[in-house]
Amino acid sequence: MEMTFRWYGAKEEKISLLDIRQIPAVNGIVGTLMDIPVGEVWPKERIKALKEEIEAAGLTLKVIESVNIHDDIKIGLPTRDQYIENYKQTIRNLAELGIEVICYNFMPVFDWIKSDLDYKLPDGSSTMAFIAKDIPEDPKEIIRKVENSSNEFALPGWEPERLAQVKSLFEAYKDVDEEKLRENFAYFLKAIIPTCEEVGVKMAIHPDDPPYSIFGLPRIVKNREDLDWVCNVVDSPCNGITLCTGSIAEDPANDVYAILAEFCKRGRIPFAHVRNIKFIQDKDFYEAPHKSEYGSLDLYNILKTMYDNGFNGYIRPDHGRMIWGEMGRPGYGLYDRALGASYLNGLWEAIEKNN
Ligand code: CS2
Ligand code: MN
Repeated sequence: MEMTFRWYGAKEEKISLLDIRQIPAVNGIVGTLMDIPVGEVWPKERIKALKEEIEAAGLTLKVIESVNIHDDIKIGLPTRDQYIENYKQTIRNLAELGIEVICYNFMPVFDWIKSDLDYKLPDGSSTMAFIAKDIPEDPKEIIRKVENSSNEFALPGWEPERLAQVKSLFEAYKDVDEEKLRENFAYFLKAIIPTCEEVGVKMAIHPDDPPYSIFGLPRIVKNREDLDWVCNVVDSPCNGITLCTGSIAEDPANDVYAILAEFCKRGRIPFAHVRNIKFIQDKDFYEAPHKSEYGSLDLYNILKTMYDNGFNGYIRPDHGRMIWGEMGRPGYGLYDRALGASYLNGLWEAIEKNN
């Protein structure tokens, strides 16, 4: 297991690499190049500069989150082939600079969706929440809400230029049902996984967040069956999963422990996001502090299951709350994620020593 921390880049962050370097036992950065438009090739020089910057701070860069996928690939337009070629070139460039894992998602239009980015908890901290009745009917409203409560930070997967066209985006997806989306996903994987095998990079699909349909959009990475489908459609260790405990567990019908056990055992989880969520009622929840007693998930059991089933990939704490007056990118402040990393490291040490 290697503990990592997501960092959006010096131009995008108030958090410095030196801050991260001081979190005990966090060695790796989960990096990105946020300014490169979706669909374009990531230039080698840019990746090299990022890697050197990170290494100069005493940290490593082995995981990228995310290389986003162009809508034309998800919709299945004839232009997808060029975007797939670009994606393959990005994979090659990343591999050349020592990247081992690429986290990505295959959700139409939106990345994660929450109803609140600033949900107050009784201890005075704030967090993100999903309360179904507060999700507006008009997707334009949710965009406005997210933009207004993001503390001025750009959010990955919520590119304003792209979402400005939300009406035409929805229009473009109108014939894409689950079956069609699955077909397009398979087409993409069949095209890129051989490149990954050639250069030694693992793709790691992030589950849909939330793991059920919203705004009538299809969702195809939402439960055990879907993950099994992904792993089988191109049966290769390079075709893996970013197991995000928070996202998968947002559907109470998903057994996150059984899913972890199965896919760790199958060697298909090169990267894990470990966070806790607290159900309020039905499927409504907020993102809780990592420690088990604060949420609905048992983090000890999560890590123990990973350990017992041979997990040896990268982990990061997932979203954290805003605490101690921090005004950061929602979900991605420094302090609560640092507490999360330390807690996860502590659990892991105890589990290791008990074995
Ligand atoms: C997620 C996503 O973990 C997260 O923050 O909620 O934003 C995730 O990074 C992407 O879906 C991966 O492509
Ligand atoms: Mn996640």
